[in-house]
Parts: sequence; C-alpha cells; structure tokens
Amino acid sequence: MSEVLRVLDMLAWFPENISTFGGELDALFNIIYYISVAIFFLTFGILIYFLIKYRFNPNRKGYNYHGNNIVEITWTILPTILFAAIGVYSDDIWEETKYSSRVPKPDVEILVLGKTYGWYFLYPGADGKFGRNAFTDRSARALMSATNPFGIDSSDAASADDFTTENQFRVPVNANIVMRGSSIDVLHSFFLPNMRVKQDVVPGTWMNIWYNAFKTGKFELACAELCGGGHYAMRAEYQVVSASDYDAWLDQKNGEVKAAREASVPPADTAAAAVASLR
Ligand SMILES: [Cu+2]
Repeated sequence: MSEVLRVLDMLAWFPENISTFGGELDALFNIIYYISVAIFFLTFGILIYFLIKYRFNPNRKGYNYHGNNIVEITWTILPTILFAAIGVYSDDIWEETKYSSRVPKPDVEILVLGKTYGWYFLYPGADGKFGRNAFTDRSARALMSATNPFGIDSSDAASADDFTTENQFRVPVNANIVMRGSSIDVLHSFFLPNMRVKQDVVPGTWMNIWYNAFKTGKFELACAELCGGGHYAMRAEYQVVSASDYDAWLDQKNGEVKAAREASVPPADTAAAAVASLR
C-alpha cells in the first residue's frame, strides 16, 4: 500500500532541487498540489455519489430545478478567496525570481541565446566585461548572423577575449549567476529543472534570468517551448563546479582564446620567415 501511495505522490517525481530559492517554490507547488488533490476528490466524490443516488429508476418522476443562489454565490466566492490567497502567498517568491529590480548583483554574468535547435552561451572572458555585442548595444543586432549569433563587434577591444560555448556551460557553486537570455529565431524557453528556473526567451529583447546553486554536479537544460520539429533535441548540459574548478576552467578557456587570436594574427617576423621559406 505504501508503495502505491509513493508512486501516486507525484511530488516525489520532482528532480532534485539545487537552487537557493527552489525550496520556497517547491513549498508553493506542494500547497497548490494538495489543494488541487483535495478539490479533485471532493468534486468527483460528489459526482459519483449523485450518479448512484439518482441512477435510473422507472418509478421516479423528473422535476425542474431552477438553481440555487446561495450555492452559486458560495462556489464563486470560495474560489475567489482561494486564488487571491495563493496570489498573495506567492507574490514574494514571484518578485524575488522574476522582477528586474530583485535581480542580485551578479558574481557571474553570461549571455544565452536559443536557436532552433540548440543553445549558445557568451562569457565576458579575461577582462570580466562584455565588448560591444547585441546585448550591450542594440545597434549591434545588425551584426547577428549564423556564424556570429551574439553580434560581437570584433573591432571593439573588449570583445577580443569574449568566448562562446555551444550546448554546454559552466557556473560556480554558491554564486549569483545572472544570465541575459534572448533568441535568434522563434520563442524558446530556458528551463533548468533542478534550478527551478524557467524563462521564455524572445527574439529582439533580453530577459533576466538568475539563480544561485548550492550543489555541484552535472545537470540538464531543456527547451520548454514547442519550437519546431527538432524541439525534442534542444537540450544542453551544464555543470555546477567549485569556485576553484570554475577559475581553472576560465583560465583554460581564456588561454584557448588567446592562442587562437595569436594564431590568426602571426607576428611580422614569422610572416616574413614564411614568405622567405616559399622562395
Ligand atoms: Cu526551443
């Protein structure tokens, strides 16, 4: 019996919570769940009771019934009070997770772009700040293309160390992560089930997304908007790592960016030597 109850208790199906505000959201979810379950059994109980009580009986005469004002007022007022109470109760956690004014000071800032069917991430690189791109300067949207999804202006010196990852990203544990999300094509939804974060990303604007993870590990990002034929495959993996592992990863990435930059612009003497060797 307890096994059956355990399977029926759908709250146990929740993915593990790793977010600082996840507990509060789960508590809200639990309350709404139990209220819904209670109303479900109440209404279906009454329905089944009446089905049996007033089942077909050839000796019973039908009669016309014109409603009952007290019953109708009751079933209008009670749900109104219930919804208003849930609204008041959930207001603080809604503001904390969704209001721009409540986004905390970022420890790490990352841009994220949805694209049919994948995700791009832009990190500010070694200097810790983004160069000119479609987020920092609206007019740079004109630079956005399939090969340059963030519209990075390569003539801006601050852009030179910004780096992109595709379908994977990394964040440090116990830090305020602020992401600015947008889309290249259609509506997508940035959904981190373990982080209790879900935010639509909309082409032409940047949505604030923030969270703070208290646990390290590998988790999944899924698109939660039916965005086309390849929607099912629109996923990415992310890792929450310790601050030192995160710094080591950043150093490695920054090194790769620097090496790639130096490789694409050979110093003058190397170029001259290359030309000489061709002679
Ligand atoms: Cu999508």
